[in-house]
Amino acid sequence: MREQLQALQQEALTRLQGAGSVAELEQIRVQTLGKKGSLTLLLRGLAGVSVAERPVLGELANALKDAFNVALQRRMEILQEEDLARRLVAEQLDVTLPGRVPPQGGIHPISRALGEIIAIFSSMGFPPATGPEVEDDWHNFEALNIPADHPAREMHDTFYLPPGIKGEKRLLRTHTSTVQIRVMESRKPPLRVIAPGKVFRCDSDLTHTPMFHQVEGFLVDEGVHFGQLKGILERFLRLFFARELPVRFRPSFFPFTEPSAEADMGCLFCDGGGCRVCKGTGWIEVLGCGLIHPNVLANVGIDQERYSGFAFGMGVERLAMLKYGIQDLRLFFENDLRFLQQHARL
Ligand code: 2NM
Repeated sequence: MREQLQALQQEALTRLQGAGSVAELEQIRVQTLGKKGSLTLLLRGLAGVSVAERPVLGELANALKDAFNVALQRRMEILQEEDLARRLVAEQLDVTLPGRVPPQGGIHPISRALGEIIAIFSSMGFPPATGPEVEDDWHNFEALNIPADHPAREMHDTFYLPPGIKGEKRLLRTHTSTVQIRVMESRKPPLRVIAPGKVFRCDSDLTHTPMFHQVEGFLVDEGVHFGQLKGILERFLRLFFARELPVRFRPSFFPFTEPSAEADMGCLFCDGGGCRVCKGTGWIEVLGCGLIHPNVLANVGIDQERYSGFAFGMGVERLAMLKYGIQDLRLFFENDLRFLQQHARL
């Protein structure tokens, strides 16, 4: 009995070493330890062994069983490792290879418009500056001469966030003038930048989206006057729309500029005769501007005896709709492939 057990064990271990696959291993396991396996049958034979011999043989049988299982496990691991190594070579994939299909994507029309606006202002000496989208009350309102009771602060316009760790009020910036404040606070005049980026207002209908893009710009230097502002903006509009355009300035109001104005350009679609886009007026409103309010300069510690400044702001969606002939604001945010492919440029 003892010899039989050991012979069986030897044979099973030899077969394990020769197994070339996980499936073959499983076959050997069934043939050895399965219901009708050789070791199982032999163990059943223990019942006929004398009572004196039974504990010793039983112990040996269990030891052999354990040894078989350990060997089986070890062989299994080796085979799995070999299998993995083989697959890693066979299924090698070079992710740096170019795709088989020409790229489907392109630059979104908003990104394209932003890029063109930034290029034009950079060429006129206004480099882009950026700042955080999550802002505090000071940079979004207080420093910009927007008092606590100003209508622009109403809950329906501003997205308020839970207070910060120091209990400070936090919100999503409603304009990129926040960046201008940060630039004025941290650098010394003469200053000249634009602030392109996302802004957020709690407003959503046919002509408003809760997130949209703005470019605001400003200049602070000695002897700044409104004529310089008009010149810069006229030049910008003619370069952006790539044609000669009449531009007019109408008096307006913003808390952060005095005097303030809005700029209209001649309608691109009817050349002054009147159409749906300009509502028959021949003019399209495109931006706001003005000379920086003395309170704003005081808030950021700029000496008003020596310096003055101008500032302007425009909506990128609106400019892109006019330039690319896009009729519906919502198209920018739906990501309909037909729209994206029609307007994409690589
Ligand atoms: C506008 C219209 C008029 C503006 C003002 C400033 C700052 F920070 F310098 F005071 N930045 N942008 C401004 C002025 C923005 O957007 C319609």
